[in-house]
Amino acid sequence: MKDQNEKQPILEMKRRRFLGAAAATGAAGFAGGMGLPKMLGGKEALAQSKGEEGGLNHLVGPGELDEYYAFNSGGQSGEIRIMGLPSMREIMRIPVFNMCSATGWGRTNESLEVLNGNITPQTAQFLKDQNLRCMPNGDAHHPHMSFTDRTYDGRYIYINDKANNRVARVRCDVMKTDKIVEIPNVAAVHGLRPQRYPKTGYVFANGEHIVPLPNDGTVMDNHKENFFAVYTAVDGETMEIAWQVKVDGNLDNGDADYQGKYSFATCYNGEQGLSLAESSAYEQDWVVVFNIKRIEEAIEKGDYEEINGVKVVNGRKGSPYTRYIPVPNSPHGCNAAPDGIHVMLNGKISPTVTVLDVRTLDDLFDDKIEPRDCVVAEPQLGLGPLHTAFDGRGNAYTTLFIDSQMVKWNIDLAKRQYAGEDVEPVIQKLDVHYQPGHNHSTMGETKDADGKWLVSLNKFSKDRFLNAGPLKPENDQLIDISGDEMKLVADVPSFAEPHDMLLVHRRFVNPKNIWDRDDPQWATARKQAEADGLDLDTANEVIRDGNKVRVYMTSTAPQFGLNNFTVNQGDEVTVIVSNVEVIEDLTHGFTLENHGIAMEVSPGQTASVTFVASRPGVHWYYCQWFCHALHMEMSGQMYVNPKA
Ligand code: K7E
Ligand code: CUA
Repeated sequence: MKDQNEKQPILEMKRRRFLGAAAATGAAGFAGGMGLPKMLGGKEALAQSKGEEGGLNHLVGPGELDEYYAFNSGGQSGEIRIMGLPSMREIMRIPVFNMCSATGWGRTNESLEVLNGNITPQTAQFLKDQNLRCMPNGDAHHPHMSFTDRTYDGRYIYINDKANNRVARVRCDVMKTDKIVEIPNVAAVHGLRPQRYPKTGYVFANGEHIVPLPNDGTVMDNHKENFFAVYTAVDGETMEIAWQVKVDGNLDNGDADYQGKYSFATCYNGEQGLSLAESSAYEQDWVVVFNIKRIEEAIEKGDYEEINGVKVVNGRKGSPYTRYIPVPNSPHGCNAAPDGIHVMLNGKISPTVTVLDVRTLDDLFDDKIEPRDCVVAEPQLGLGPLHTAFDGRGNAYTTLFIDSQMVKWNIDLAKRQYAGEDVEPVIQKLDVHYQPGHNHSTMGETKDADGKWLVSLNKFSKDRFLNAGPLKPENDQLIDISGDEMKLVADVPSFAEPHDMLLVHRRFVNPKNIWDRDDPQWATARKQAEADGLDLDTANEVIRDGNKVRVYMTSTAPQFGLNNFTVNQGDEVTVIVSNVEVIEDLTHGFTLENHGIAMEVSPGQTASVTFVASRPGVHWYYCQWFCHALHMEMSGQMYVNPKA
């Protein structure tokens, strides 16, 4: 039998040649004088330098900490994963749109309050009809941190759910999702970006697919006239919808400027088609520019229609609130450079990236110039440009999906070439493995872009890892961009299907070790306890209220506050567990056998779950987080008396 994991000889040769070349160019870059020592302080430089080859050291030894947090979108897994960079070690997972067996996300009362707290009446009815407690899946694409004054502020991470039209917020102090809002009037919330200045502020979300407005069955035909994509501004503080803008074409990705005046969305399917052939007929599509101040004024003076309770401004072609700048057909990524001036629109089908200068936009909105006058560069980079990242030193890094390459190019050279000078903006092309989608550089979407690391999120891994069957992982590749040349330093597999990553220096992120006992995440349980005359911190009691039973218990290693409790068959039982430990890392759990119930109860946390006691008999509950030498003994019994 052939060894499935054995390398093909040809690939092996290619790889060796490639590695040789990378080492050589790395050394050349270092000798060129633009390398590491200039960027880092003496001691840090020494510690991080690998010596002969130059560049940064990506190895993080046992007990050492990473310099950056990576927040990786979980794609159709619906979660966010926290990784350390440069080690690329996965540190934690944050359930968001998914259901989680370990933590009980999607099952506990607290998580259901977040998941269902701001859904449309139509979705609430749908869940009821389907016998679902919550939407069981999500397609998480774009995680972005909240900003204050053009850089990360460590408060929140926002992420979209393309599958069920939601935007979620994660609190970075506890790394848990605290709000989710479903966006009406849209289909497939895709591009997502927070406002950078003065702060977040708005979180802008693109509705990708065109649908009837309202989409309730009253209009189903004539899609060229009646179907729309809608752009949404969510208030990042309240997580309520501020306003929406109706546009022409499908909205794909988006970004905001560094001035707080404009935001952008790449738009494909200007044809308003419903099929591939229909939607790629034109030579050109566009980027839609949104004038935030004018839209706010429109809301103020009442120039909107109200659809499903949301104020929708008409931003179709010819509207004073938007401008449509033509770009080659079917653009994809939209990335504002840390220089605060340039916005990149990645060609996807075109081998180009179109560069806008935001300083031209006032004139565009005053009709003093033509839309294409805002374009200051359009370099030819290679096949399939999807997303662009930045190093803060004037260079851009664009993923080439079809060529399977990362291309480094210089923004200034691209502008000079566009102006007619005979210069070449492309600096280097690096093979990646394979078919990259997003890329992200350290602090690269902020004014503090530091140009140290770049991650290429490759959609295909093919032969790069042990063969795990027909479903292959993706390959997130770590690239050192600190020197003149990009250097590939690590391959890291990831499961379905990270689209995008957020790379933030650890100085911006400071989570707690223990929950505050009065955290709002379980305010409902606290209120109920107070109504029952109990203190959550000490209550170990069963409260009967008709056929509703509330079971309060504490957990401290290695014991639950209640060794057993008794209910009757048919009772609606709520178990409320409070972990009153004050020692960090002392997480307990509560798993109730035969009931599909398991919840995380971290130090200081209260978690609760409600179910109908429909199975007479004795059912054990136990702690599923290893917490003590007597962890196995941390258990108890629920007695369910059969109906008389
Ligand atoms: Cu996959 Cu950002 Cu949803 Cu591009 S998007 S690859
Ligand atoms: Cu508590 Cu294990």
